[in-house]
Amino acid sequence: MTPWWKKAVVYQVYPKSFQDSNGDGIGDIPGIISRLSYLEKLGIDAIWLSPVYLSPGVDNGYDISDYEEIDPQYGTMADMDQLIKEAEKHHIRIVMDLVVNHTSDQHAWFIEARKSKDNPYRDFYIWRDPIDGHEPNDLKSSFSGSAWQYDETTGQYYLHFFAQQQPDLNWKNPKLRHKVYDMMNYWIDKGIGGFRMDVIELIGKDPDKKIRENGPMLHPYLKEMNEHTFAGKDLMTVGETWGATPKIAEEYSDPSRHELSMVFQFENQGLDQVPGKEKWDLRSLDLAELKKVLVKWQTEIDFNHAWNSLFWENHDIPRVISRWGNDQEYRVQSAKMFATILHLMHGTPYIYNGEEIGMTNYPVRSIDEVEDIESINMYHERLDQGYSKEEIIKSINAKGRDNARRPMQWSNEENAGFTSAKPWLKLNPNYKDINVEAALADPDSIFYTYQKLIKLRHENPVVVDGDFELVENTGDNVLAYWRKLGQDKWLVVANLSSEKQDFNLDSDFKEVLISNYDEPTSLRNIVLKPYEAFAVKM
Ligand code: TEU
Ligand code: CA
Repeated sequence: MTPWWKKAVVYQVYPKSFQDSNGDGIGDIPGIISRLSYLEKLGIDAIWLSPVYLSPGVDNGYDISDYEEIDPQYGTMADMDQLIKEAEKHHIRIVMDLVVNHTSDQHAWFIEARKSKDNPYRDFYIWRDPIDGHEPNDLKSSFSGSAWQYDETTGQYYLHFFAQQQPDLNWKNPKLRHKVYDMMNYWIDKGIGGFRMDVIELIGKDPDKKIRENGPMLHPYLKEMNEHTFAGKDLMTVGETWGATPKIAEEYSDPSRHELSMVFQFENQGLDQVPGKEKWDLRSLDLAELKKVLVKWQTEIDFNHAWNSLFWENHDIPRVISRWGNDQEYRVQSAKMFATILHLMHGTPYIYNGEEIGMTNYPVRSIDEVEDIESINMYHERLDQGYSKEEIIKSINAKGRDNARRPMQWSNEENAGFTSAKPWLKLNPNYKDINVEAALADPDSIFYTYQKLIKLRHENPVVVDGDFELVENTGDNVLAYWRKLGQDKWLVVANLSSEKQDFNLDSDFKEVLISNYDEPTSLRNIVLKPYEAFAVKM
C-alpha cells in the first residue's frame, strides 16, 4: 500500500512568524491552532513545524536547550498537545523538526560537559586539544569563522558547524544516540506525524579527517535510529541533505534500507552563486540550468527505490518569485507557474508559509535591520575581508534568510493581522495588497491555484505515481513534461521566462486541468505568454 506521505502535500510553518495570539509580536502555538481551518481549506495533509522547543533563540530555535520543553514564547506543552489534537480534527499531521546535529550551549548536557574533562557528559560533544596553541584544524562554521571554539575552563576546543552557541553532538557516543532515540519516542508517543531532520547528513562527521556530510557512519546511525524509534510506525521522515546526489538520495530513502522516507535535496540552490564560492557570491540564474536540475531529479532517481521532496522555499531560502520569477508585473503569473510545474512532478511537495499567497522578498538598507545570525556573522567577516557595505547588503537582500522569515500577511489591517503589537521582524509593507484575506476573496488568486494543485494530487494517482518524461526540444526557456500512468496521460507546459515563447506539439488534448492565463485551445504552434503554465489531459 502506498504510504500516506507519498500522496501528501506538506506545509511548513515558521512559528515565530506565523500568527501571534497574545500581543507580544511573536507568533505562537495558539496562533497556529487558530489558523488550522485556513490550512484545511488550502488542503494540506501535514505541517512541518520549525522548532518550538526551549531555546535561547540564537538561531531562532535551531539551538535547543531542552528537547522535551516548549519555549515559553511559543506557549506550553499543553498548547502543543492541543495543536496535535486539533490538527488531527482538520486532517493535518504535525511533523516536528528534529535538530540533533547540535544542541544549544545552554542545554544541560553541554553545561555539564564543559565543566571538566571527566564529566560524564563530556563525550556527548566533540573536544580536541589545541595544536601549537591554535584550532585543531581549519574546518569552517556555516555561520562564518572557525568551526572550533576554545573553552577556557578545560583548555580544549569544541566543534560547532553552526553558531558557537550550537555545539555539535558526538554521534560516536552510543549513550548520546540512545538519549536522542528516547527523546524521539517521547514525541512519537504524543501522536506526531513524523520528523524533518535538520542537517542530518552531518551526524556521521569525522572532524579529524575533515569529513562533514556523508561520513562513513551516517547510514549505520540512521538505520539504528529507525530501528529504535519509527520502525513499523506510520510516520514520515525527511532528511535535510544539502550534499545529496540521486544515488545518495536512494541510500537514504530506499524502503528496503530502513532509513528515511525521503530527502530534501538542494542542487538548484547553487545555480545563482559563483561556482566554488559562497551563496553570497551572486551570479544570475541560467534557466537552462534550472531546467536541467529539475529534470535530473525527476529522471535520475528510481522512485521505486527512493523518494524525493519538491519545494521552492523554506525558512533558509529567499522567496522564489523574487529570486527566479517576477515579483512585480508578473507576480501572480510567475507564482502560479512555479507552483504548477512543481506540484505536478513526482515526489512530495512542500509549501512554505506565505508562498501560497505569493509573498515576496523585502530588502533592507543597513545591517541594523537584519536579525539572522548567518547574515550578521557574514557581514562582519566580509567587512574585515575588505568588501564594501553596499556589496554585502546586496548579497543579504538577494540571499539572506530574513527574506523568508517576515511575518505572515493575513490581512490589510495594521500589522497585517499577524499581531496587535510591534512584530519581532518588520513586515513587508506590501501586506496592504498581498494578504490572505485578499487572496481568499479573489477566485483567481495564487491561493486557489495551490488549492487546486493539491486537489489534483489527491484525486489523481497519475500525479503521485505517474512516470515523468521530458518533452525534448522545447528550448531552454520552456519546460514541458509528461506524466503517465496506465491509460492516464497528462502534459504540463510552462514558460519559465518573462518573454513570450513559441511552443508546438502535434497532439490533441481532452481537457484543461489548470492554467494561469486563458485556457489553451490547441498545442500546435502556440505562443506562450510570460510565465504561462498549464496542464492538460490527453
Ligand atoms: O540549515 C542548514 C544549513 O546548512 C543552513 O545553514 C544553510 O546552509 C543556509 O541557511 C543556506 O541558506 C538548517 C536549518 O534549516 C537552519 O535554519 C539552521 O540554522 C541550521 O540547520 C542549523 O540548525
Ligand atoms: Ca505571541
